[in-house]
Amino acid sequence: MKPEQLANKSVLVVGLGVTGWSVVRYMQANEIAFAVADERAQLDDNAGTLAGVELHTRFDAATFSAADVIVLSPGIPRSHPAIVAALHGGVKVIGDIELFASAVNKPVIAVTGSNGKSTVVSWIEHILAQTEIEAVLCGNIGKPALDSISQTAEVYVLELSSYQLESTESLAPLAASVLNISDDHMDRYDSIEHYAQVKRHIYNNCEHLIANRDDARTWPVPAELSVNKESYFAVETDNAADYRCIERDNKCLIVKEDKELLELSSTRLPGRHNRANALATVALLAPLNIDESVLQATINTFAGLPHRTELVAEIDQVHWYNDSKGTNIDACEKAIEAMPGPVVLIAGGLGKGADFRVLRDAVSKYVKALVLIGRDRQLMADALQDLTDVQFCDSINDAVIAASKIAVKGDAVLMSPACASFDMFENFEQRGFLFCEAVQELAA
Ligand code: UMA
Repeated sequence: MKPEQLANKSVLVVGLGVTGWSVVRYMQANEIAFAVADERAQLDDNAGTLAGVELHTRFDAATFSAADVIVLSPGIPRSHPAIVAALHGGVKVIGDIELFASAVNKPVIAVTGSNGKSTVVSWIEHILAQTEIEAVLCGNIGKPALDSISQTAEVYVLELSSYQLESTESLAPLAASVLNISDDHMDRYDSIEHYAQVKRHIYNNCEHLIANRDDARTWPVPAELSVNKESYFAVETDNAADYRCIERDNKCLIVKEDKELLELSSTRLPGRHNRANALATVALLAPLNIDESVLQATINTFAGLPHRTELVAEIDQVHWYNDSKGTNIDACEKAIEAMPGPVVLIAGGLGKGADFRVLRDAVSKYVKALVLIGRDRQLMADALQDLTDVQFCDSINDAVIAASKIAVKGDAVLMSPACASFDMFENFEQRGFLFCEAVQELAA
């Protein structure tokens, strides 16, 4: 919706977190009147800039239904009773990305998926930084899209969550990908198929659709789509994929339609999942026609992101990895598989309704001990304790100490919780930092 379509409408910004504030700034910059609703009674210091703005601290069906347009923060489900009532009453409910879509007139590379999306958008940004093309990275990665609109941007690299996609209709990306689908946010969706369907909204109106041949839930469903040119990537052997990896002379080569394109190193980003991330990165960049020599010069210099299978220390020949971003089972499984030796796994937290038995195969093959923390540690133990030793700890510090007593030369200690962090930490970053601190203390 364009600013002029919002003028003279009753606009309600619902949720005043990172997204909500970016929407407030957008409304103010475009001189659109609005009210705000957030259930937190105590708002942060910026609330002073809301002088004169009506502020509701209860999600009241009557208030919501009186609005013409609600701009909903991604963390608030559309199934919230007050939102359901508003939708029934004909209120338009959109998200920040819908506003972004109508405000930008430059190409957007849009990426979603259960795992790897931050890595892929950052990898794309890293490569584009070595070109003449000015790229702006934004979205779920923590930089609200509306705050990132820039006069000089030539392309936006946008990470999208399923939550954002629920309230987005008119984004028309130049290239879009659902990288993979695995159990996540099952507390918000009826089923994994429902979750996948929401993720596939990213393909609506896109010019270049890039799907994962190894993961059928990422494939476009024609009935859901309007426009697309399809390409596929695949790490598993699949000659039908447009982008593939092949092994030759102990080297991994990225092949596009049977033509060798690039040599990929796994030093900084280990594991097959990172091969898939590299393939998606290259496929998503294809519409920009980046010179192959630039791709080759930059693809292997990306250092990866903190908290994603990040090697934080080697102490007495034990490798310590921080994978605090491993907030779901699939991420944890991939991280376990990427480890260089037997694994002592630190895991646990808020399980979001996931079925931890999915980890049984990886745990039985690679994990020599489990050190569990957090609210759902018993659920995790119930699913896995017949396969390996299990210990419970009450803090990340204690978990690091416990793991240090188990691990021997050649092992890897991996903190990949398969869970959200909010039961014990502010966010996954804080969990990761505290883990790294505890590991550094061991090394001291
Ligand atoms: N609130 C209510 N009632 C509710 C829920 C929330 O009033 O029932 C209010 C809270 O009091 C708070 C605000 O809403 O003031 C929080 O809004 P939010 O939960 O939408 O979070 P934001 O701070 O706006 O951050 C969001 C994303 N968070 C979520 O989707 C949960 C951030 O992704 C994103 O970086 C940011 O927008 C900028 O785009 C984080 C995330 O965890 C990293 N994403 C999930 C994921 O990656 O798996 C989807």
